[in-house]
Amino acid sequence: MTRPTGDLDGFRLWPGLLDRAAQEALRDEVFARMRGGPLYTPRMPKSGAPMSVRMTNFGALGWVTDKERGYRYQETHPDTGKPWPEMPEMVLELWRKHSGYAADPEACLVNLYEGDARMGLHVDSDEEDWDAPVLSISLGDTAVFRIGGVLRSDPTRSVRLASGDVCMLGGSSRRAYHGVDRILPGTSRLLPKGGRINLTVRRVTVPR
Ligand code: MD3
Ligand code: FE
Repeated sequence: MTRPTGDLDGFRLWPGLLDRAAQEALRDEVFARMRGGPLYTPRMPKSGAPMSVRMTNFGALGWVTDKERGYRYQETHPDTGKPWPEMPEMVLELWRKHSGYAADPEACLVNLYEGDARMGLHVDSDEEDWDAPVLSISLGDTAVFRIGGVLRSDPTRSVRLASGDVCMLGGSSRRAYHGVDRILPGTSRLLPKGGRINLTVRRVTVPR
């Protein structure tokens, strides 16, 4: 399935793009880099309510959120104050091969879904460069991903994202509502404690 909704173009899904060996190599790189930029609990603006997903970032810029300052990109880890670990070479290679975008990505958001973690329907709108696509790499248990249209009221479709699947959101799909309804436990043996890791790779600033 490459077109989850009739009126969205630019959504591409490559099921199983990463074979098991590539998934293991990427998993190991992610865990190694997380030692220099640990997972933290993001909090909703204003309410301070914790998200159920834990996060960290790789690359020059990282997406963060907290009660006081809300959603933003910044160059440093909110807990350690250190720069984010470098983006894994495999991630850069996937972007260069598949994004069709001239400039390199600046941010690789790492989302860890454990237990009944989920992500409500939202639009990614904290990037300055809305022409750049977003690339997503799934590792571990299968996610029930939901994608709609550019209006919250547009119909939505459910797409399962399994370990090794890569999807890209360009064109009008870049502005589409999307979220993660749930993770299907026990669907992969890649992560030792189960759960799912999603890497979301983005260009944040307009290249010049
Ligand atoms: C559709 N993450 O971090 S990745 C996010 O699986 C986020 O962790 C989800 O949504 C996850 O913001 C989905 C796939 C994805 C990424 C960006 C999109 C889907 C998108 C941007 C526009 C439309
Ligand atoms: Fe998103």
